[in-house]
Amino acid sequence: MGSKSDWTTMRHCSDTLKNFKIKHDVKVISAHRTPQRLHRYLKEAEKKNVEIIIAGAGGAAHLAGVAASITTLPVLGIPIESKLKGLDSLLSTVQMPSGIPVGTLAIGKAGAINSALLAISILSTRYSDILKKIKNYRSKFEKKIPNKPY
Ligand code: RP5
Repeated sequence: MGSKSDWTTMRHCSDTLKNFKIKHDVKVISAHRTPQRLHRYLKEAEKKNVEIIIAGAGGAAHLAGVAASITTLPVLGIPIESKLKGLDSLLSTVQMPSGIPVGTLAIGKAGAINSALLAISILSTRYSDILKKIKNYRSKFEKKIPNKPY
């Protein structure tokens, strides 16, 4: 994530990954403030066989796009809520010109949770234990939605 201040949102991503027992790193790395850290991290990640990068950033949110330009690993972007309610973050993350893709999720908490679930779905195409877990989660999902609003 681009800043320590993003953790209040990004912890929902981390918690979701933890619930599925998916090993993951949590780092503060900014495209603007720590560009060398970003380069180093992604080069190391490729060597360590990391499979997916999830990048949350707000405002002029270039983290996911710059990360995607450095690595060929799939990059999921989460626009963090900002002074402009996250619209700036959303557009900065989602509007990638053709050639370097970023899979962009919703603004804020929903995007953070869904980024983890999408990463889990991607991993489930490769790992049967993860496939079982996501199938099990989905099978219970509908029951959690109440029939009535009161
Ligand atoms: C972005 O600037 C970060 O991702 C964060 O959402 C935003 C504000 O950062 P702080 O000023 O709170 O460190 O780079």
